Amino acid sequence: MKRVLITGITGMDGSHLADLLLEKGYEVYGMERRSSSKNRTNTEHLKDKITFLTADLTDQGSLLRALKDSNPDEVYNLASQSFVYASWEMPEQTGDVTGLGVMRMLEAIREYGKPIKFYQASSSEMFGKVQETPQTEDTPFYPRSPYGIAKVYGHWITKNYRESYGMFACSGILFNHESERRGIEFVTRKISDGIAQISTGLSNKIILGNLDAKRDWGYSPDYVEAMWLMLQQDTSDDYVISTGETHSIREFLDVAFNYVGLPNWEQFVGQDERYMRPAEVDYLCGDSTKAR
Ligand code: NAP
Ligand code: F7E
Repeated sequence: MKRVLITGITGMDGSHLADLLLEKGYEVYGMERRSSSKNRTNTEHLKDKITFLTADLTDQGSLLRALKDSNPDEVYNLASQSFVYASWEMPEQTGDVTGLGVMRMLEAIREYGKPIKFYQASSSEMFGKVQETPQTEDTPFYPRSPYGIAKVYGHWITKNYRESYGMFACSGILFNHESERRGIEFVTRKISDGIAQISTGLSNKIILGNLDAKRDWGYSPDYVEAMWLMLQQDTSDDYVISTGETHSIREFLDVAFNYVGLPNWEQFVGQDERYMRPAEVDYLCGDSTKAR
């Protein structure tokens, strides 16, 4: 039976990946950080099926212990400070967790000494102010946030450990993907939650930022399968995962409000400066030919 360690188990992708790997017969270890009240909304259904380990991407010793306790064949590094907006409020913490945290995990694997396969959660935010369309594995990066910049470090350090030490290390350059387990502050869940409140009379407005940004949105359970497939190849490499379609926040609002029979979404949606970003990623559209 294969063993796996998933960092970021309490997040959206971590919990979907645990579901997939349990189905495939893996023994699953999920790494969560210490907090005063445990955040197990996404993992409640996993509590008797996986082993939780406490460790933090900012604490090298804890990562080595997590490896010793799980003795994995594969590590999926999904933990990060993943909210782009918050990365301007906490650029140092974002750099520490989302950037340096990747290096700490790679170092822990190197020190542990077993030939573990490693997956890094890279992001389309690395393309930022896009240099070509659609974006492929060869498109130059131009990140537009402390988050995107930290992800570029994580991406390159993964490549560097592959080339320096011959590690089986892959980066998936994943475009936006969503599910019912998505954190509530991300725009898709903010909108769907807002609509649920409006439909049930609990609220009458959703306040958003830039409605003109365009994203290539996919579905998280499909994307975690792509992560797994990357680690099942003969050699390690980097892959774009995307749908190849792009849609604006306005189009998303249109579809979402129409779904509950409210065609005039403009009357329920306001905009406020406080949700605008200091530098925006206006347009993303990925070319996933290589992965397909
Ligand atoms: P998410 O729901 O925000 O999950 C992030 C996870 O990281 C949570 O479990 C969080 O734990 C954990 N974490 C945060 N700081 C940590 C630390 N210092 N040590 C250990 N764990 C820590 O993110 P997601 O949407 O599932 O995304 C998974 C990964 O893919 C992330 O690396 C994200 O940046 C990247 N990514 C996401 C997308 C997307 O569209 N979803 C696209 C490309 C790349 P708590 O529950 O304790 O906060
Ligand atoms: O914003 C606009 C906002 O926060 C999408 C993360 O998973 O995907 C995600 O990053 C767009 C942006 O996701 C609001 O300005 C308008 O243009 O849902 P989001 P994101 O920033 O694209 C990438 C690939 C990752 O790697 C990240 O980890 O929507 N927008 N009004 C808003 N966004 C939010 N959150 N809230 C608003 O009120």
